[in-house]
Amino acid sequence: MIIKTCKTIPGSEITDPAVFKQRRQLIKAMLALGITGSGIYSSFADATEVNWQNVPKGYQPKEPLSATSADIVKNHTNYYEFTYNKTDATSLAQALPIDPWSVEITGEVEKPGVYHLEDLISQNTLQEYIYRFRCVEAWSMVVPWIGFPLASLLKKVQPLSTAQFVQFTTLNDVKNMPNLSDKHVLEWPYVEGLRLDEAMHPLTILATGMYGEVLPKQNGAPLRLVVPWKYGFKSIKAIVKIELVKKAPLTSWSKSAPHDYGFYANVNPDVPHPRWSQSTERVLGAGFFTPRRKTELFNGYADEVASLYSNMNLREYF
Ligand SMILES: Nc1nc2c(c(=O)[nH]1)N[C@H]1C(S)=C(S)[C@@H](COP(=O)(O)O)O[C@H]1N2
Ligand SMILES: [Mo]
Repeated sequence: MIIKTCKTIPGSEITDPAVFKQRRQLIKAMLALGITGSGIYSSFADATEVNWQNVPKGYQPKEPLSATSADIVKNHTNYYEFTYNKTDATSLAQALPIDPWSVEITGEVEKPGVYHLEDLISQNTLQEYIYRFRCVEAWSMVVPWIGFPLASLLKKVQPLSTAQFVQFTTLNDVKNMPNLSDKHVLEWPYVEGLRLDEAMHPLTILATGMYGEVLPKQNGAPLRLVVPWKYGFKSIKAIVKIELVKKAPLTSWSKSAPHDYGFYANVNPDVPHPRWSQSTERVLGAGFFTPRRKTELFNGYADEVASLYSNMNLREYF
């Protein structure tokens, strides 16, 4: 990762001129963005502090959203590679090595390859995206992510005309992800997917930060997907592979429980989960007496995304 102190950089990396050059380019890119300030150091720009809080704003909703408290978002997570509960990934995920990190881009694409995270970040414009986030378990929050549109990455690698879907895969680190030994709920690695037009939609982002900081490990560092109009399980964490494919990928949750979780997983108050209603949601951080929020079609992003599904029966393609 780009975010490190001098102490954590192995000597082998410091002496590698290619890595040196990459990091220098990244710092230059960040300087150009005006990202300077507290917290983030690179060994090659020790005088340069990076402040994620200066990241420009991306998509703006019609009505401003106020973010859920960062404490809640960082300590109430779903990360099944570590644990089935919502609290322990905060500590368990800290052992995950995320530096260096690269992403393999492969399949129906003009420019396949293994891309360094530094390059992915430096070649795209980081912006802040304040999005509603709605889990299929009927809780919700509002998160100020920092990232860039997936479309801007895909345009650079040039999907072939045969590419119809995008498949994403999470890191499968048996040593550092303790729950990978449990295969009762999900098969590993965690796999997700989008139709190509969904992947190219400007609301779909790859996130590298949140709340003006680098992304915490428990929230999917160093790189995760965020698709705000779909249930949270589509927003796959710790991505190591992006594959352009011809057919709809068999995604982890659909595979494990096809009647409960569809491929599309668009937020829809009128299509209940077989065991619970999706018509309302518990807003994390709201007071005990605050009523549940009415869930909106496409999580409130219908104006932006409904046209993607105009010819589809949303009960059939749930
Ligand atoms: N690799 C991976 N990605 C994942 C998950 C997971 O367990 N593993 N959980 C999903 C679910 S169910 C949700 S609701 C969101 C939760 O994101 P958060 O923990 O940052 O709130 O991540 C999604 N992405
Ligand atoms: Mo979820």
